[in-house]
Amino acid sequence: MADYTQMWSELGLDNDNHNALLENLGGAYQAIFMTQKSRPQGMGYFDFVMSEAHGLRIQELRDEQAAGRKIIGSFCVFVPEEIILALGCTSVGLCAGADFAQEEVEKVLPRNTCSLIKSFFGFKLGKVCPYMEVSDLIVGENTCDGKKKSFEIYSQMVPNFYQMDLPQTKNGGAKPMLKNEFTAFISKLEQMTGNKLTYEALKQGIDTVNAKRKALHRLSNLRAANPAPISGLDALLINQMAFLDNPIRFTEKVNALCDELETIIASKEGAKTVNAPRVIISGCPMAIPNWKLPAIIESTGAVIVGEESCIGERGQRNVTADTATTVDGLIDAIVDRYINIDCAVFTPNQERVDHIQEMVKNYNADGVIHYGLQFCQPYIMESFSVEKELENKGIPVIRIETDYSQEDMGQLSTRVEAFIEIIK
Ligand code: BJ8
Repeated sequence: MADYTQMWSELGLDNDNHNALLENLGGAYQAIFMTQKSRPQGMGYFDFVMSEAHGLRIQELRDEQAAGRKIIGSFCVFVPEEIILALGCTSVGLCAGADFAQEEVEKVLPRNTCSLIKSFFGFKLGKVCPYMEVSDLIVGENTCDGKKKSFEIYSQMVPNFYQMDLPQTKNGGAKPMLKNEFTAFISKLEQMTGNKLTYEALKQGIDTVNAKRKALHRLSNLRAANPAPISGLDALLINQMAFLDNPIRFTEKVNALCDELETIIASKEGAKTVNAPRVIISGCPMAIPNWKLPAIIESTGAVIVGEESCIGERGQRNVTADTATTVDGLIDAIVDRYINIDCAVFTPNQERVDHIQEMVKNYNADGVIHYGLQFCQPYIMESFSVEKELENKGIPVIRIETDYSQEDMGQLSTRVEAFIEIIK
């Protein structure tokens, strides 16, 4: 990576903290990703994006800003990228996948807060996330209680915070409420940018995001092959990159990788181990660089063939219908698409259990590893009913509860190995 010290200083990053973070991150990436055997050549692009995630990509975002675009940072797949693009802005996911500045964090948040929330506080307090610092607007959402209440504190740390309310059920009032929130968000972006939402721009935004989702669906479907043509770690990385990279370039690169995977499937050369145990990971989102559990799973010789997660299938599952002929009709289509996201903050949430079973069938999985972040009420509560229903259907399942620390690695490895032995 070139020397970006000046850019990081201009963004207000703490250079010592940031260098320490990059060093840790680089070491983990080398150990986890670069030691994998038989990786598709197309992963070279994603390795490059990862290596430049705090360098060239940030420079690109600053160049976009200089050309008049606004950068919108967010923490949730409910924040509609279609609308952000349509108003001449760029969407980025914010850092929330590693522990940082924990002592400082626990001065402002209770200890028993999930790692994901503690992480974005740590990245802010430690001044190490260039995406937060480059964002012109940071969008928080009322989803779980942890996020909702922590945003009251976080909003005092950032000058440019915007809160989006979201429904908690999918009853008759849910869609009007979501439309209301999306309309308010449109007004906010219009006011920030001076742009007016047009039919053509919104249609274009929908097409760009749909193309990205279709490429990711294509990748998901290719993982149904046995042997799987790509590791779960690499597929997760691509899903994580979907929140950082330029959407048009990203889509091209995912499609090029899928072309290569089709060749691998046809020739069976370079594919993952034949007859490896196949698992679905289901549960909390794995924000970059949270690779702990997938690395443990694949170190056993198993292969992850799907992520039932917002950084994975839950976040990318449906495309937005683009047939409406008015702006209002397109907004309705966006609402229709987003209301289908089966996040555990909704009650009831039977769709999610149904989707997990669909994924087991579609991707020929042998079992499900339910991943809950410690203190995440929605997903850990839901893991009991998920476990019960899957067991009733004869699908092997294990519930894992963990955090971002490395302290439970030994215990996790033992449990995962035992589960993989059972499903072999
Ligand atoms: S749509 S999953 S991205 S809210 S892990 S902070 S739930 S206590 S992240 Fe999410 Fe949107 Fe839902 Fe998806 Fe709370 Fe749980 Fe922490 Fe979580």
